[in-house]
Amino acid sequence: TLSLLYKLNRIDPSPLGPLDGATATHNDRISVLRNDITTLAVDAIVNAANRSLLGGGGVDGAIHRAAGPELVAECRNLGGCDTGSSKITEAYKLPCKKVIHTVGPIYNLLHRQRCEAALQGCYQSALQLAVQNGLKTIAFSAISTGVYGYPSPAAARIACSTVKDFLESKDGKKLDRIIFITFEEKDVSSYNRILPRFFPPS
Ligand code: AR6
Repeated sequence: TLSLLYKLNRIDPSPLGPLDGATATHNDRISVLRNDITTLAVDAIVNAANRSLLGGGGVDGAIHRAAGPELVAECRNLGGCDTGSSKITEAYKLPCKKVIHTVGPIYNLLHRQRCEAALQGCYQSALQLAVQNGLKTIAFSAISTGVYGYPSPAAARIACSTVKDFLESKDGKKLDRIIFITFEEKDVSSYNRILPRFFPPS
């Protein structure tokens, strides 16, 4: 399984270090990886964008920098994107095949249910777009858990439950592997804690 991850990740996984203790292939369809999403040679990476789709900081900034200026040029024609929805583009200089841009909610404790529904919408709509485009290996950044302030354990639970439901649906059978990719130890440990509740380890 480690060799599969190396294959997915053709580029040297520095600067965060090679596949260390914080990295796990959970089972034959789910992985958690602590790395830079822009290095992954998967079918699609999922960007944590904003409603303008014109770039920003965090993972969005990293993806636009690595893809080159053609990405924002394509995004300009998309007319933005609603919170909880996704749009797909080419990947340009990135090693993946496509980029799926999703817009997570800005976390607000007073509107917890609305935030939860929107985050669910991000995962669902991204997976739906992947299937529609014949993409089988999808890497998700930890949507909304950075600048948008979503608490990491709650976000990981929604990510896992939504992905599980989707993988069990008719369309979900068309997907090979979902990778939850994060930068920060707090997100890795959230996923590692929550994953066994939703997916049996192999
Ligand atoms: N690879 C993988 N994960 C990353 C990378 C990377 N290269 N860079 C950051 N992360 P954030 P949000 C992690 O703030 O909360 C942007 O300005 C990061 O550690 O990027 O959805 C957009 O334009 C965190 O765990 O996204 C929006 O305006 C996770 O990615 C806004 O930020 C998401 O953090 C979206 O905020």
